[in-house]
Amino acid sequence: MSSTIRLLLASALAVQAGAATIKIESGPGGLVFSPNETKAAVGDVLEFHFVAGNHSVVQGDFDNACHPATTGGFYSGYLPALNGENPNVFSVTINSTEPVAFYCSQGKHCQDGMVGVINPTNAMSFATYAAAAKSATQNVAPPAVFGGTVGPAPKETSSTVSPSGTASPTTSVTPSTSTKPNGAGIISVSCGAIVAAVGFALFLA
Ligand SMILES: [Cu+2]
Repeated sequence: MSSTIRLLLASALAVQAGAATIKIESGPGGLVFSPNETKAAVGDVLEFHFVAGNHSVVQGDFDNACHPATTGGFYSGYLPALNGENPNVFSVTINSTEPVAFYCSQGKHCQDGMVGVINPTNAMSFATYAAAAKSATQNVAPPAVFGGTVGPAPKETSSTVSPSGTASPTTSVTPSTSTKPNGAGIISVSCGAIVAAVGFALFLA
């Protein structure tokens, strides 16, 4: 097999293994993240959209609500959305399937329930973190953005914005199913990419 074919096949397969992008809205209709619970696989990208108000997202620890995680974690900084959605999103790549708690560091938003959990368990869930947050004495923001990237929203995800009516903060089970069409789309696209890559490689050979 020529190196050209190998290179093209490798890039096509890389697309096929492509991770899912999981969109989470900050501030739709109040002090909430939507969804406030969702599943994510290693390599998936959390894409936080700031749709209203002036919020942030910080990774926390389950045993110290509304405080930054003591190891690792992420912080978006504040991305105001006072005249419609902020053009930037905060993207975080998931590197473990352990539960991840996150909160908004603005005012008392964490105490007021603006929190969420990735890969929840019974003991580490939105409900348990929100309950702990209620009695937190402080809401702490890290000094600077870290653990992810702030940048313009990719076009493909902004075009799949779901109607605001479906972004209910009480839906905690549906997010995993909502990522399936994307995954199927990625696979079908990459199968096409492989065919195209092989065809192109043969054309070159
Ligand atoms: Cu907030």
